[in-house]
Amino acid sequence: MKNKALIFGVSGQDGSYLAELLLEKGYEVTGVTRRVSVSTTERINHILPKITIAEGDITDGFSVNKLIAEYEPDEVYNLAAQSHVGTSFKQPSLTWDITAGGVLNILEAIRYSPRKDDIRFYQASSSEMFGKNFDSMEIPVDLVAPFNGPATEIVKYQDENTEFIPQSPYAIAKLAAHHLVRNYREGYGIHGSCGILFNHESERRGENFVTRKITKWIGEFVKWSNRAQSPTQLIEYNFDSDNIIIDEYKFPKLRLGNLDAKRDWGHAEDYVNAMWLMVGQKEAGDYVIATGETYSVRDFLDIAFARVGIDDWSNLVVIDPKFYRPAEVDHLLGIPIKAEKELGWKRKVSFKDLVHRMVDSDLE
Ligand code: G4F
Repeated sequence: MKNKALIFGVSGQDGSYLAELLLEKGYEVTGVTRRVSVSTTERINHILPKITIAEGDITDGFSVNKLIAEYEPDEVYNLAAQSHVGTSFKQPSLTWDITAGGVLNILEAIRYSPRKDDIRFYQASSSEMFGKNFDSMEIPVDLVAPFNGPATEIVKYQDENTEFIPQSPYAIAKLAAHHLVRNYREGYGIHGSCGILFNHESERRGENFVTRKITKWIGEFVKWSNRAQSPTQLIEYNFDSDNIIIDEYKFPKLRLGNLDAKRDWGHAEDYVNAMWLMVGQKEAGDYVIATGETYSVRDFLDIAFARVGIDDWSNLVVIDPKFYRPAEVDHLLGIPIKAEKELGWKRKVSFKDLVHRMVDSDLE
């Protein structure tokens, strides 16, 4: 008999990659989506009707109970959340209800299910839970001719033992959900695991996250500049404070917030594999999933613009205080040693390849 998986949040970036992975592995997949008046299945249309779509919402406990009773899943994955950190400052209560309260509804549904001991649960926890906090270690570095002894560098990092000091309503809600899963694991024996996932992006990333905002802008800008200029002339750009100008044509500059924030960015396809590996473990647990490298938003811009032959992007980008957050997370660098050892997980896509794939896809 086929294993059955129920995915909350199937229409998002991670949900779509996870559904593809589970289909490949021979699962019967049911994906839960909320009813909204516009189509939200863009990312999963290519795998319909191989997966079943069920209507439901994690903020509605009754609908969660019903879905678990009706589909009798062996594995439940919760990827549903209000997942935008910036938005969580504007809609904290909604963020709390979905991102924390929704998880409680799923855990309660599993707890009271007659199949409780046959269900394995995955919860999408987040590196945002670390907030401003990090641990540090001194590591040797290969420097040229260090005359006064071996050279070392202090590396700031987060792993499963780093204390959480969340900096946003989103991160606080995620941390509540994280503790709920631990509490239901210890208190009721639920097989619930949390992936503390660092930032993971892809060609399917939502357009209001910084990476996709950049690559989508580049795709549109390149298309515009190709159209605006005569194919025989060299590009001659002019600028005003908000626009790039070619002849009488104007294109709005890319407006961003804090370019100095550092993130550990991987590809979502690699990260959904870690979710599946976690659920397959005999014992449930929590795992950091990350690349072990950190880059700033500025680094991302450098690589993304270089991909289309632009070395100096300073005239194309405007810093807009509107995109600054009331509290920022400055530095994320995850150490995924536990996942590598216990799950045999390793990321495959490098940072540079991630950026190139996103830019190339938006150029198309
Ligand atoms: O792309 P972001 O919005 O992602 P953020 O806040 O790191 O959160 C993402 O990763 C988390 C895992 O660590 C997830 F839990 C969460 O759901 C989400 O997927 O912002 C990245 C950085 C921030 O420091 C932000 O201040 O980019 C900075 N930034 C600069 N300008 C911007 C912008 N972020 C956005 N969204 N838009 C800007 O214009």
